[in-house]
Amino acid sequence: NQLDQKKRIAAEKAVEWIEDGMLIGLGSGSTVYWFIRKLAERVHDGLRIQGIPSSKRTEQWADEMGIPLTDFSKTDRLDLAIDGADEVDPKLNLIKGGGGSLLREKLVNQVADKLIIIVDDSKAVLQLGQFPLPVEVVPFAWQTTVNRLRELGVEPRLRMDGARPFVSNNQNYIFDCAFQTIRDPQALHRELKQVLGVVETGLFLNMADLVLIGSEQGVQQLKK
Ligand code: DER
Repeated sequence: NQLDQKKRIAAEKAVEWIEDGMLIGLGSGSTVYWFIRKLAERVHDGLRIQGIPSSKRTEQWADEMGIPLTDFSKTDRLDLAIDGADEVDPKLNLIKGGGGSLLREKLVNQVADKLIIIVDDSKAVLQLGQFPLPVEVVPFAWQTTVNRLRELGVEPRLRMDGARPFVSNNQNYIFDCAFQTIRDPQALHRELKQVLGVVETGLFLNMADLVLIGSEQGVQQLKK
């Protein structure tokens, strides 16, 4: 369908930045799926790379498609990371975490020399916040953590997986926080990180170097 087509052209464009011998951060989500598929084709044609996955789901895709993997016991840096996003603003600040992988994604993306984000044009916004901000929280005493989050003027919603709370790959809960408009993302991220019980937020600030936006007109490049 048309949405998949927009994701796919952005994802396949990102493969052009991959060079032989690179260590690659593999993001998570349905747009990254198309990147993994295209990367696997290049690997089958002889491209030599190794990837570190940012979720168990991405690890499964990489295994199924024959992309060689490595891990942080063998390297503490990456040449390039490719990942999706839920919102991108004009300064390339992101909201991520719609798929629940934000903690591993941020840990992978943080150590990459270059971060390329691949999105369809529905993700491009003027100001962050319409998409409820995912916040990863330790399950123990989560009710008390929610009380502290409420003091920031938001009603955190526990993300469910059917009848039970969603549990991240790191055994934590995710709270979706509908701030509506986030005027100062840096300040909000700092405030959230200081709340006892909060592990990480879906605000990826000053991290992306390039955003590839898939639209009906093709792929638009947004640079810092
Ligand atoms: O959860 C995440 O951070 C994903 O990267 C998400 O932001 C994008 O997922 P999508 O490509 O399926 O929209």
